[in-house]
Amino acid sequence: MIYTKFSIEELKDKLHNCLNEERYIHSLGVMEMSVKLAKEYNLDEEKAMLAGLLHDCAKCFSKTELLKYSDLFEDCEKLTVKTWHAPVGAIIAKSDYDINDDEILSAIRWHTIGKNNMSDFEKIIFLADKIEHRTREIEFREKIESVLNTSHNLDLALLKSFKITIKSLLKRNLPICYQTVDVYNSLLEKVNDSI
Ligand code: DGI
Ligand code: FE
Ligand code: FE
Repeated sequence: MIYTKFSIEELKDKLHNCLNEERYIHSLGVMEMSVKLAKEYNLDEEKAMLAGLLHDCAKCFSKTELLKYSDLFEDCEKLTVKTWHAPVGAIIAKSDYDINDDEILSAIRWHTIGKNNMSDFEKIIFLADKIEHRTREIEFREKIESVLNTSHNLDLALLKSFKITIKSLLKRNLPICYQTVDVYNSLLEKVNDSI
């Protein structure tokens, strides 16, 4: 493949060894949904397949292992362990899976807290993670999918997705990265401007 020296089967085998079964199935689901969205939004399908498959490649690392990369964390990420696999995943995708494309690596890097001015490619990977059909609960994914289907607007779907995540973090008394809040506010402004 152009973007790595490994074949897709080799990548899947390597990933399967690093994740528990449920997380591996989720990764296959994100891969499928990323390709589907890439087709619909005229983006690179091979890159989408790789980013989708590998986005959670560091998800099952121990806290100690993840902390070795803490220099890469945004300040706001430091509070919340659940976000650490994203910056670490981008590094591991490069070093262990030989991914040589910056857009794939960036989509992995920002797939959890999001960032302002995401590219369409980063947006579809972010969304595919939240709406894949293999493990995501139907009541949440359908809310985002219906926005996508009716509007065909990635920003509106992202806004819905952040709304659901922020609500869920509030409900569980978990901290919210201020970058997530900032991205939410920017999307809201952008969407209101375009109405
Ligand atoms: O890794 P996944 O479970 O597939 O999904 P993810 O990477 O989007 O999110 C992992 C978890 O991180 C999810 O339960 C939400 C949580 N999280 C914790 N703090 C934040 C956060 N997500 C966002 N967007 N912002 C936060 O501040
Ligand atoms: Fe993740
Ligand atoms: Fe995921």
